[in-house]
Amino acid sequence: MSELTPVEKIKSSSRGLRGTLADGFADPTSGGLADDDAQLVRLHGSYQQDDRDIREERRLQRLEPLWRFMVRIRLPGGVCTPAQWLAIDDIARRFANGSLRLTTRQTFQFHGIAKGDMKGTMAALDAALMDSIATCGDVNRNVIASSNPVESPAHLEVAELARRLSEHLLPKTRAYHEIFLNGEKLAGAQEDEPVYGTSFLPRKFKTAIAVPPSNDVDVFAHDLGFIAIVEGGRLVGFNLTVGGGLGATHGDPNTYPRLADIAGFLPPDAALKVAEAVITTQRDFGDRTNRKHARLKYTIADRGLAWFVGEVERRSGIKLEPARSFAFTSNGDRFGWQQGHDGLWHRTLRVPAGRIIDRYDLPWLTGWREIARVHRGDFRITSNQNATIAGVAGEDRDRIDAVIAQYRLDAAELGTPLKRDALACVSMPTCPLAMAEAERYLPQLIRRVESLLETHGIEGVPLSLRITGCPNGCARPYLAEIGLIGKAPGRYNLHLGGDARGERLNVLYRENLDEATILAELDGLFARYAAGRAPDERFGDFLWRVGLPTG
Ligand code: SRM
Ligand code: SF4
Repeated sequence: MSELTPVEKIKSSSRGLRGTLADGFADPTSGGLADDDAQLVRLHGSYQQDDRDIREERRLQRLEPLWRFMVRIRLPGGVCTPAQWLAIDDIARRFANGSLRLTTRQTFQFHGIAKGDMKGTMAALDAALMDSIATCGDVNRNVIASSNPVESPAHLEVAELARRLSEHLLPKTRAYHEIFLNGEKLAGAQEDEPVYGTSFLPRKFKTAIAVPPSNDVDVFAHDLGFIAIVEGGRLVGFNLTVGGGLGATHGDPNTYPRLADIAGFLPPDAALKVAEAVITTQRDFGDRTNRKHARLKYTIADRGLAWFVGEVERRSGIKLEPARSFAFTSNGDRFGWQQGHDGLWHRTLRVPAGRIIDRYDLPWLTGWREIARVHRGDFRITSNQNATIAGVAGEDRDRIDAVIAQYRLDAAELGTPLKRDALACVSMPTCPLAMAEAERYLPQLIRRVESLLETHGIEGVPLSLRITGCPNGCARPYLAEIGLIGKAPGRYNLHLGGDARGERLNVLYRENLDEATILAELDGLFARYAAGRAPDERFGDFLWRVGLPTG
């Protein structure tokens, strides 16, 4: 029998994710943690990182890497109050690197927190009724849901389900409270983990809820998904999706992006039980001997969907019905003011690559703080790295608009649809896995692609472009019409042919291209698209029609 991975041993011997983390955080002799603890801290929502821009310089100076911590907040459905936004803003300024990063899974990340500031950060989150529990690591992570949950009564129910799923699937260990919040130390046996057991899951696990026609969450990219079925204005249940995931490794054909399968239909009150059965099945059958083969997508690909559904039905005692019909029209966000079913207004603002920071001409960190000071509704972070000012009364719109105008919070909405919808992962300098730039390169890349589009007179067409610094797929590039996937500094694989509804994977078109070659390839394709497209035909669909993506 193959051996368990080292991470399995770390989890199972960690006494409920405690390890030696409490001592490690108290140790002033290093800015980092021992290797095992650096793995464990992920399950508490944090990654140990170093600043890669100065890694070599530190090495030459014989200094240890400049260790810092990234912290990811648990924010089911991406919902937070103005008071919470103000607390988050304060943490960014006091403990992190003066910026906020909205993620592709509807939450905030802080970067650059020193070890000695971790307890202060967690205490500040706790005081604002937030935490970072289980947002990283081998557990069910932040549960995401179609944004703007007040658009219809179904959206409200879905937001509530995201919260309940998140709570239900949290680990029971009190380790987080002991390590960061001076919680009472465990005296007797460690807590029972009815869902996870002592080794938690074989790999990360992600859950999303979509409300058609919007697939803003890219539900098919998730291990577990729920597609809301609304009939006669009422939420009657969900189509269950299982086995999606995007991560891959260059040159390893055993790893691949995979869209989730639709497993069947279930009523709303079965969601928690079925979710638990999906998770425990993956807990018991997922591959713990190879982390590159440990996601649910591989369990299902290896054993078959019918076997998997049978196991979930047996464990949950719920028989899935045939899936019901639904239609997605887009996986992007809608900008500008939208009115909800209750008459309140919602304003989604574009935040390129999710980065909120004060720049000299665009003081966005301060601008968003000022919004939080005057806003009486709440905020929704979207899965496309944007943010919505939600629940605004008609008479308050002018006040919000005045702050938006004062701080130019709408600056990124002006321009082409390409610019408005593009996604980039974090990548350099904080991501240890990055092979090429993504977030920092996005503005330049967009300008150059825009100018090509202008040359062909098609700058107004909707077009989804997503770029990542490596093949792990954090900005879901495999679902974009144009996906760029980092291979080496300044070099990317070019993928083409997503459908902008999150229902079709794109395909690898050319490998290891520099910027000039990428632009030359796109130039030729845009010329053909401009000349040969059908009315309203999207670039990705055009490419399939004319047979290019296999090129
Ligand atoms: Fe991711 C690892 C950032 C969404 C697939 N991801 C990482 C790490 C933690 C790097 C690491 O392991 O040390 C990155 C931290 C960078 C940094 O400095 O902040 C990172 N992932 C992100 C975020 C912040 C990207 C963003 O620009 O918004 C997203 C945080 C989401 C959140 O709030 O939880 C993020 N990551 C995703 C997504 C998209 C999604 O889930 O919708 C994916 C593809 C879907 C999937 O999971 O299959 C994704 N991240 C990965 C993988 C590949 C997993 C796999 O099955 O192979 C890794 C690497 C790993 O797990 O070994 C990874
Ligand atoms: Fe890092 Fe790769 Fe994810 Fe980008 S896609 S954040 S480079 S792991």
